[in-house]
Amino acid sequence: MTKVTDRIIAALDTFRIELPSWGFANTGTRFGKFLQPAAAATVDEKFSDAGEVHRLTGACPTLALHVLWDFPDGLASASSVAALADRYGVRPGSINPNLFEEQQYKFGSFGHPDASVRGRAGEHVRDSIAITRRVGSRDVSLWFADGSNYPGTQNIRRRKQWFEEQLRAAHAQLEGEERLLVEYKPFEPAFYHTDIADWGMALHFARAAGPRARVLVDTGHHYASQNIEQIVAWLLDEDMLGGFHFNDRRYADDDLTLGSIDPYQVFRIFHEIQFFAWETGRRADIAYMVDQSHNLKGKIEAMIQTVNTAQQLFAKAALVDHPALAQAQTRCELIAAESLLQDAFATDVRPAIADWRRSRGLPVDPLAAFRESGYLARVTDERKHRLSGISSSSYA
Ligand code: LRH
Ligand code: MN
Repeated sequence: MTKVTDRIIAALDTFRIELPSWGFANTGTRFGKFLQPAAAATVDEKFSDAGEVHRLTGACPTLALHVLWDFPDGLASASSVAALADRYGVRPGSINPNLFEEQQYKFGSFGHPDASVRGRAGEHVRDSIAITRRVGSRDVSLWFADGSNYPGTQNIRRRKQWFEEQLRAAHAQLEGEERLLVEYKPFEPAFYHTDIADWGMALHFARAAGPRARVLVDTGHHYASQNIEQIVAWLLDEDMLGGFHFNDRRYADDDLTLGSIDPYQVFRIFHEIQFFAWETGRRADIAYMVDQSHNLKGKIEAMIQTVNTAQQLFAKAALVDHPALAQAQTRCELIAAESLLQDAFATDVRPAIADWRRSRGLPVDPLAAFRESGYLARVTDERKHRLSGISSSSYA
């Protein structure tokens, strides 16, 4: 078996994680926002902050973008956004249409009973696909707030059919390597039914859309007792796993920092992916992405912490002795099998990660390097002026 350090190095060489532009902006909960003077507000600033995190970690070369928040003029903004890549050293990543903020989407977008609203939603997704192509990205990442709040108020079967129709139409627009990622969520903002509420519904819709559609697993979009890695194992076996939105939670879609509450959860997910690769000889085509909102932590520090933790957990999962595990599973040697995961998880991979960073000219401690860089003081100075006049309440 390959030496531990070599396995960690090999794993880190393949592991890249995409950061969300919205994770650098002032976000909050329905009870308000705690404004940070250094928070990014423009797409330029979001690329700058993501570039800083990539410069320090070497592991996040792409930035997920949200169409309404990052492309103020839609397709007309695409070339100027694409140009930011050279300036800041990170490329545009997955493109997220926004079908939840506009007033017209009160009763849904693809699932709205009014065909003209469904039509406009379809148009926005087609525009988003054109933007994806213009900035050289691949993934169009679809999340829908669609659903209802009270029993009997919507025809769930009809909405399902409208989603199938619109997703097929969107899929027909794709070219080359482009993909549709279908994200599910059990509730919020809808609190009675959500049209794409779980992995099975997302799988059905992805299949109904066409061969370039896959399922996106947001770790925060599960009931507390759900076995997320089982869902991952199924989607791998069906070759329908397209990507992840990583974050952590204690209760619901809390969007906390990856691994801050249950690092073993992320480890178990990474284990299923690497065990699949060992067993099949195939590395699944997965987009690893972060989807967090940092309401209290410094946003850039929280992102560096997130990348650090993701690298550590991915490296630990690479240490599971797969041949021994396969044997223990076949022989139903429970403790032997379980211990193979626990031993890997308990391994301190930080020295090997430090070697990996040193060998690639990266700071051994990205967070300390960030604090010494003066970047935060500089952008705080540049951006603090605009805090005055920004409202921090979002409830009323
Ligand atoms: C919905 C979601 C979705 C995004 C949004 C910012 O909860 O996870 O992925 O578009 O957060
Ligand atoms: Mn998400």
